[in-house]
Amino acid sequence: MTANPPTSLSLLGLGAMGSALARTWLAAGHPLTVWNRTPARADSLAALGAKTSDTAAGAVAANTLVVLCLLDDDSVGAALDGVDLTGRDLVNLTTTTPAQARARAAWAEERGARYLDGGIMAVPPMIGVPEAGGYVLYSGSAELFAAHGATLAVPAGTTYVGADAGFAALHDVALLSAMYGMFAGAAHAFALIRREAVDPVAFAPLLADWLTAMSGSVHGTAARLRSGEYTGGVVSPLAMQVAGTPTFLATAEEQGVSPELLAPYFGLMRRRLAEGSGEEDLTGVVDLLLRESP
Ligand code: FVH
Repeated sequence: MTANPPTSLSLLGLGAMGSALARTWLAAGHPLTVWNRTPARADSLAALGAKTSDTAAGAVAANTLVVLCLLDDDSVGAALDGVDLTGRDLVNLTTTTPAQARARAAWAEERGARYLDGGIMAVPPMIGVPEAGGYVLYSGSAELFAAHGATLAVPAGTTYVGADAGFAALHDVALLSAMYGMFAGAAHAFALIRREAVDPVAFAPLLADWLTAMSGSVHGTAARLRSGEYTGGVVSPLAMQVAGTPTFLATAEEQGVSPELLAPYFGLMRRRLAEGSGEEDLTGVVDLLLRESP
């Protein structure tokens, strides 16, 4: 879906992701003004029809809708230092922490802009390829999202997660953190078979299917966290699972594999069991991770 006629917009930041975003807006017929700290990165986009600005201020002045896709929050501050943001609709797709996003929203609003933060759940080759499943999480000004949702949906799907400007970053980092946990488990699994006559390419579909089958457990965890009831309907009690952990550690030892990825999680399971929670599933580990105050 795209606005009719296509909305003009400006884009600051033409790294790998910014350039991919720019190409999709240009291909969809959106008049686009671009700025990048290193000007040469705009050349290929100019050849596709983008207007280029020598300055960030010029790109911001060119359009009401201004999208930022820079390295980090410091680069956003550097790029927009002294730039008049009055009346602009800023959409910041730069990866930041939730606190940085909230502070940047307040900073933008003090300067007369509406602010929407975004967390990109995609890599550059997924941009402009709807079937790749990439999307962008948005939070902040609901009015801005309503006004520009069609334009923002051109490069990738959109998911609005609330008026709190920090929520897109929070969801983004939470999802990516879970991904790294999955990568860690997969690394350990591949290490276990690495020195054996097991073809990793034959092993991979078994691993992928197992991870897919187990991924549904997050819904049970979520329901338990919401209800506060951690013991009802438990299929694999913590006590049983902890009893199995020596087998996993001994297998790692036998295979000459460091347990350094697995051991911290097993340590948390044992701590929860020691608190007398053997009838629960693994949900209680979530609470063990919470510090007294952020
Ligand atoms: N690429 C990816 O796979 C991930 C996917 C998920 C989302 N991330 C985040 O997207 C932001 C941009 O990422 P990127 O891939 O475009 O990053 P780079 O190719 O490294 O380009 C960085 C751009 O930022 C400009 N820049 C850096 N520092 C400054 C500064 N102090 N002032 C102004 N601009 C700055 C840089 O300019 P230049 O080096 O070309 O002059 C690039 O335009 C990012 O938050 C990812 O975490 C991408």
